[in-house]
Amino acid sequence: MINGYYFITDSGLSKAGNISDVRQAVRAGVKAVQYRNKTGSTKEMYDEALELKKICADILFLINDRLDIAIAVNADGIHIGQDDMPYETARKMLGEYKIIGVTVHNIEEARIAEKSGADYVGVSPIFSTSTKHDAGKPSGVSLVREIKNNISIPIVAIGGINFENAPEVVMAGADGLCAISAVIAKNDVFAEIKKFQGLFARKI
Ligand code: TZP
Ligand code: MG
Repeated sequence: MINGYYFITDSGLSKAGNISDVRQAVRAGVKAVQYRNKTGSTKEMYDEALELKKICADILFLINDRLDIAIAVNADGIHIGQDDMPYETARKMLGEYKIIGVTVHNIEEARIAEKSGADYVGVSPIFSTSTKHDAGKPSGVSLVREIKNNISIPIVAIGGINFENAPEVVMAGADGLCAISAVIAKNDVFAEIKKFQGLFARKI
């Protein structure tokens, strides 16, 4: 289920807002949506997550960082970074059937994530990005290839990906990818996602 274009919300970059963006993403056939909100209050996040979960009834609906919100809205899982809640604690709180994705920046973190039981890894950042200020140093696609060759859970690439550089990310072995600004800041989110999905046509 974690493959192809992986959608992450960003209300700061969005033209039409999260609700509209997620509707377009679902219409475009994405298999997973991650609700990421770094600025809203807990109440705002809870209300919006409930709304988005309804739109994502037939696909995976994941929450970035916020275990409390994920549990409160009964999301399908969460995505955590290296500085978020430790994987083991998150797993205990969510139970064995929820999805947990972990951001990794190198092969060691990827191996640890897989060994711990993560359902997929997010490899970040592949290229330089201004969407996440603390994303760290770009790895290039060689890290995608290295991780792909060493672990067997799905890999989602993120960070500075656009339609021009996405083919090399897919060729390096990414099972999925997310391009936030390259999709959300455009007028037609549906059409942009469709373009990226075409790159996976032979893989899905
Ligand atoms: N996590 C790692 S990089 C990133 C996130 C959320 C931002 C990616 O945004 P963009 O616009 O696709 O570079
Ligand atoms: Mg995080």
